[in-house]
Amino acid sequence: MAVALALGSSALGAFLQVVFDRMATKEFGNLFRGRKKDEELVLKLKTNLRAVGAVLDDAENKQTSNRYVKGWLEDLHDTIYEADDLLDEINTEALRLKVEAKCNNSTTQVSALNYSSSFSNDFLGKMMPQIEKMVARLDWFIQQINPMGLQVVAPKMQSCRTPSTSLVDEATVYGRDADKEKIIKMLLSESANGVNFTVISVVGLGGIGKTTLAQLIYKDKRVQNHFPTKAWVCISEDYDAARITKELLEGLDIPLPDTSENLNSLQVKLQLELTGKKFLLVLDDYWNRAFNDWDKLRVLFKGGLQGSKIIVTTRDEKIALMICKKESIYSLDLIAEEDCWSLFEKHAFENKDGDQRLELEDIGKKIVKKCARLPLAVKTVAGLLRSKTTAEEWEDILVSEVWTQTDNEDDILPALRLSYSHLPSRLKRCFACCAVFHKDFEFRKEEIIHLWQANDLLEPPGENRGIEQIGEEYLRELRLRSLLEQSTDGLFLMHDLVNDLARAVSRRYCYRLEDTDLEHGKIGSISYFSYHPCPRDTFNKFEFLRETKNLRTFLPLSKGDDGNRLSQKFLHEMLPKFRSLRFLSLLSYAIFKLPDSISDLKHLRFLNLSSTLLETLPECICTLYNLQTLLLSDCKKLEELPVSSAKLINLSYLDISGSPLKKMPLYMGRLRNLSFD
Ligand SMILES: *[C@@H]1O[C@H](CO)[C@@H](O)[C@H](O)[C@H]1NC(C)=O
Ligand SMILES: *[C@@H]1O[C@H](CO)[C@@H](O)[C@H](O)[C@H]1NC(C)=O
Ligand SMILES: *[C@@H]1O[C@H](CO)[C@@H](O)[C@H](O)[C@H]1NC(C)=O
Ligand SMILES: *[C@@H]1O[C@H](CO)[C@@H](O)[C@H](O)[C@H]1NC(C)=O
Ligand SMILES: *[C@@H]1O[C@H](CO)[C@@H](O)[C@H](O)[C@H]1NC(C)=O
Ligand SMILES: *[C@@H]1O[C@H](CO)[C@@H](O)[C@H](O)[C@H]1NC(C)=O
Ligand SMILES: CC(=O)N[C@H]1CO[C@H](CO)[C@@H](O)[C@@H]1O
Repeated sequence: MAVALALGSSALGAFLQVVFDRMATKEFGNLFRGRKKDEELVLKLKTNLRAVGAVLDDAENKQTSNRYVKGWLEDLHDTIYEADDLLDEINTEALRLKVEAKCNNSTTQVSALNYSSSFSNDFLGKMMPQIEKMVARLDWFIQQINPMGLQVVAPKMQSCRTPSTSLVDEATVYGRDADKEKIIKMLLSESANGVNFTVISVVGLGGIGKTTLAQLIYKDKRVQNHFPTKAWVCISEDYDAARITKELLEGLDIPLPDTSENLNSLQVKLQLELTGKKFLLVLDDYWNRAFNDWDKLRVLFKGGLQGSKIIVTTRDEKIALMICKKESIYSLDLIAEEDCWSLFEKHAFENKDGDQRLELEDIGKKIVKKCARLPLAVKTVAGLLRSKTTAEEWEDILVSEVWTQTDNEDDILPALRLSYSHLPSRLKRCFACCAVFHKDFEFRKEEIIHLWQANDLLEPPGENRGIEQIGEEYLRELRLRSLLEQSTDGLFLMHDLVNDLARAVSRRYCYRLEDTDLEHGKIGSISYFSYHPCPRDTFNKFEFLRETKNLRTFLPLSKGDDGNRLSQKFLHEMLPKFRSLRFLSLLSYAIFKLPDSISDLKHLRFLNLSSTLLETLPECICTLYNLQTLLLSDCKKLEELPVSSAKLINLSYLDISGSPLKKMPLYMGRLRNLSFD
């Protein structure tokens, strides 16, 4: 399979390939024809990029133990992003000339070359000094290679996995039967002393399988029958009473009150709905130690019918003691050695025949020992070994120093770290980018594939595979390695600890606003930015983003609540300054009009304006020649598209479902490969 073949290990290496691809197009070459001096400079740029590219793998390996190398790599990362912007800008100008040539004279096919010879001296006059600076900066990086002892290492060949027919059934759980029965017994028992509801807390390490166990119990037939009223909510690290209440109401299929922003009215509603009912609520992953918050929350449940139960899963024993009686605490233990082995076998040995198995079993047993009976670790390392077929490769994993690294500042499980470091280089970037999603966030396939595509993380589509298929293969690879999970309704999500890993590897360039750990001096490097939209998102909320230089993704994460408002000042004054943006989503904001300056975002590939209140789009949006995806679904006021929409020659996906468009602009049919929804 193509993904597995794309070897090379550093994440930045995959990006460098993207940069080379930009210089490899015909249009790019044509621009410089007959400009000897400029051509030489471009050649020098390529040579320099190759020189740093050759030592990237070595640098990535050494960065954990050498902070100078780490700094070098980080600065280089930013520099390559800037180089990419420069080259993309040149390509965009070539694209502009091509489109305009076509549009200014629609009857004849005017050769793009004719226009490139008239390619404005002004434009190149502006770009070439920047390329020159870039070359000089790269010279500086090259000078450091020898002093830091960086070397060219030959890529290690990995065996290529034969495509498997099906994914492992992730639902099978090992070694939890006894635990399950005990907890179900606690649930089904009537409370002795006449209290209305009982809290049972399941306590255990991260990765031990608390949520999995709770799900097993929640889905059990006996439990289903016993509790007609049930809801599940993920609490996670940032405790938000309004969100929890809302999600409980949604889980109980109760329509939200009209004043759904008002915490008090939400809570009154919930409390009323639960009164006199026998309910089961699961509060998954509780972190909040504040007694006050718990006290306020539990009031909502007090009207329940006797025998109602609340399961709270948490890593923190102190929390368990705070919220329930000692006898209602269930401490989840590690799973037994045999169960570890069964779990491992199931995930690692699929597609391996008898002989292979025999050869690998002994090493496998030793590897399982290193996982310290933690199911998540076993599953992840098994997922990694699934694609490795030789004893040498298995030995490599067994003796890896990652198992014993103690200076692991992020506290990431060794098995997870290993799994990441063995990902092919493109997948590393795709995985790291998932850090934009907060814990427990469930995303749709399309959302992640668009995000990857807009950021050039996927390989270019080929003859027989479109971008969507490529995206699906990547998703599958990540699932096989247990780095992503798929829920029963087809949404994707990450285990908490895997989310921590994604955050750790993308720490410098991926930032979620709700995280508190923004390191000083880091802002300049942020490329991916996500946050929760609020009813009033003011200018101040985003002001710190002024300092970013490479912001490529701007992503509000919302579950489709509309009525959120974005500051006009932000929209008009700040947004157009994020010149590097590739992915922009303004979903569900009550926006009536986009500023013309949106057309300054020349690099934009993806624009989601769904569920906004736009009546028209500015005409100049048609000069976003790189735009591939434009989502305009459920724009209830949008009646027409800009006249020259046909200029958007890279547009391949347009979603206008649920928008009352009256007619399509002329020449839309010329857009090759445009698909609609
Ligand atoms: C196409 O026409 C527009 C105005 O009609 C002009 O501004 C632009 O420079 C022309 N483009 C080319 C490539 O001639
Ligand atoms: C377009 O090309 C045709 C044929 O070459 C020419 O007759 C016409 O004048 C051109 N139109 C414009 C607007 O340049
Ligand atoms: C430029 O355009 C003219 C027609 O306007 C054509 O005859 C000529 O071959 C073109 N030049 C190139 C290099 O394509
Ligand atoms: C239990 O719920 C009933 C209503 O269902 C309520 O009247 C009673 O006060 C509750 N008991 C406690 C201890 O809160
Ligand atoms: C675009 O916005 C809509 C409306 O909020 C949302 O449902 C959808 O998931 C978004 N699409 C992508 C691909 O992000
Ligand atoms: C259009 O799609 C087909 C197959 O889906 C592909 O072969 C072709 O290269 C695409 N063309 C463009 C311009 O993207
Ligand atoms: C970003 C992107 O897909 N750009 C493409 C736009 O279309 C031109 C030609 O049609 C391609 O060469 C670019 O790669």
